[in-house]
Amino acid sequence: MARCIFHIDLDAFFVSVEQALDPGLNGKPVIVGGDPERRGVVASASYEARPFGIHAGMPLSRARRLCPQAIFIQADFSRYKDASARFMEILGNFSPHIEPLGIDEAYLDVTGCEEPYGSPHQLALAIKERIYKELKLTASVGIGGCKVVAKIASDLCKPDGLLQIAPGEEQAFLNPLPVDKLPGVGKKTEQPLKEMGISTIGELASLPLDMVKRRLGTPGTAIHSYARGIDDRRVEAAGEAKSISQQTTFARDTLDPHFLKAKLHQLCQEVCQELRGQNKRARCVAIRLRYADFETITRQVTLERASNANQVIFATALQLLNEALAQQEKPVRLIGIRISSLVGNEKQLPMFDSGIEKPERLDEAIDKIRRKYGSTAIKTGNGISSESS
Ligand code: TTP
Ligand code: MG
Repeated sequence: MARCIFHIDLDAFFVSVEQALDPGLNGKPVIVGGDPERRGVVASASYEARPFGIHAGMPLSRARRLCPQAIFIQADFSRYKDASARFMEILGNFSPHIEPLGIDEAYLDVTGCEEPYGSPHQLALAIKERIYKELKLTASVGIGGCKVVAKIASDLCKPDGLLQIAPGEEQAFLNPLPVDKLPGVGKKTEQPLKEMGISTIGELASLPLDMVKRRLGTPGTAIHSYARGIDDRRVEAAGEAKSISQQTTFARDTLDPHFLKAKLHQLCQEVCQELRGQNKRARCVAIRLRYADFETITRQVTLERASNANQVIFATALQLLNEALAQQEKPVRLIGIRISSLVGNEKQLPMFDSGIEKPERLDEAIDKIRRKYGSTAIKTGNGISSESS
């Protein structure tokens, strides 16, 4: 049976929450992020601020130069969390098949749910109306037969939009769009595609799969399917974290490898503890560095076998850090770690596993003691002198 998938994303979310609380901000260039006199980046910009070139991730100081008349508001996450929970609750009233993606977006599988409303279009209007009535927020809804089409559609109809791609129209819809609209196509993938002379989704879709796989590696298979409007991923219920991450921005930029190492160790401990708390292991370890000039890099590796041991995750992350530091000698302002490809914590057969299970068992014992006596009860070697400067 053909599926009907919605992708729903709130417009200028943080800003809109602030506008709902203070209607005097409506229709004005508003930026949520923090105090422009201090360090920090734009989290959300109203649509009135966007023509000035302002976008998420931009340093606030630059945003202020581009649009001096903008109103800057410091982020208040408790407000956004609350609005997000209410938004997800509203969506859950329309279909039980909901997959929250981030704080302000979700997939909804509404196959068969449209009947009382007459059509998917009418159902989407009802959802938008309800969100507006209850939260004073506008949402954009993309409708398609699969996730990738729905997501791209909602992105294209922002703000306060509704775009339905009818069955059979997917390829014609996708063909003229730039290839970076596809999930999975990032900076790394864009370059080989460019070298192949590919700039639109249609051009990518027309290439033989073999060629795409040769150039893009394993992710090439999924990307090639997406380009053809084929995406079998199901809308999966919420609840399970797909990744765990932690990052920290330093008060002063640093080049000190010992300080970075200590910070990384501390972050690793935090994410591993969370991971073990979820009774999971991770296969992918990534680090993120933002330099003083705001260039941000990510380095990632896949472990041979999933782990949740501090020692294993830290050793991997440290290797990535050392490689990155050897490549670039620039002061660092932020370091982060992200572990993903999470799998259940099934016990392995001890005879294959003795060397690996040991550190994990030790970590579990330490977690237990920390839960009982507090986080300072035990400190391991690498954490010493890891306080923020
Ligand atoms: P987005 O949905 O990407 O952005 P948005 O809702 O502000 O605007 P749009 O209309 O284009 O959807 O992200 C949702 C919220 O997540 C955003 O309001 C603030 C937060 N966020 C950050 O804090 N930093 C970021 O870099 C991004 C992209 C978002
Ligand atoms: Mg949004």
